[in-house]
Amino acid sequence: MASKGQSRFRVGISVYFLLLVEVLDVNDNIPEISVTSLVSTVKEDAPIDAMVGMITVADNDAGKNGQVTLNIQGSAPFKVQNSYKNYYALVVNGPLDRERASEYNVTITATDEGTPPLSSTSVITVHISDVNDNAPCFPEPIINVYVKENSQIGAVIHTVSAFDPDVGDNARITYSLLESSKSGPVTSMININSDSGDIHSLQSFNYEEIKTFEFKVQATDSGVPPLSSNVTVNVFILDENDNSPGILAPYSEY
Ligand SMILES: [Ca+2]
Ligand SMILES: [Ca+2]
Ligand SMILES: [Ca+2]
Ligand SMILES: [Ca+2]
Repeated sequence: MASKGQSRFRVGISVYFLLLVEVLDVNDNIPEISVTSLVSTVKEDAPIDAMVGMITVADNDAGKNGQVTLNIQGSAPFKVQNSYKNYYALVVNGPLDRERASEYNVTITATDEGTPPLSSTSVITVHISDVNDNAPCFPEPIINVYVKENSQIGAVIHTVSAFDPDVGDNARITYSLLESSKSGPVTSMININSDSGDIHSLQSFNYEEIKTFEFKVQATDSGVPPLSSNVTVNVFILDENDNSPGILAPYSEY
């Protein structure tokens, strides 16, 4: 009886184990780069610090393992600026010239401060748009043109050609005549095709009347505002034996 009663009233003892598990962070997250906005093109005359795009970085690790720095690889006229927390701005950091480089592939690297550090890269393509920053250019400052006298009216005596390294309207050239103070009005003698640069004679030149004349051709692009340059054209009329001698030369008197 007694033993039965003892077991009936036995007091259960519970033992509680408090298990404290401290989870230590390991650097198992690579920093992630996201380009949140990017301008479609950057003008080649964009000033320093002009905004190109916005970038965010994310690293889910704690402490140094999640602390990220952003860098641009190699030499590019851009830099990243930390604007707020993990937000960065990609901005212009040097002179641009579409005629030299119309596109950049900017490689951005995000590196955390873990041991060893983890990093990721992202390539951002930046397109540079044209500005009318080049005047049309003639290959030489002076052009000498030789025209036989009695040549056909309307004949092309020369074709001028200027080059403009810009693109589109900024490189679209029209040609016009500029009077030279030396030779007076030349528009009665020649004209120019504004698109092709063909210079046509408007008269049949007579060496006995005119031996040489000079004018300028101006090349103007179609940019806003337009840019222009000019070239001096010297025309030399070449003598042809078109006059029967009125008086016999002395040496032919034999
Ligand atoms: Ca990390
Ligand atoms: Ca340029
Ligand atoms: Ca240009
Ligand atoms: Ca131009």
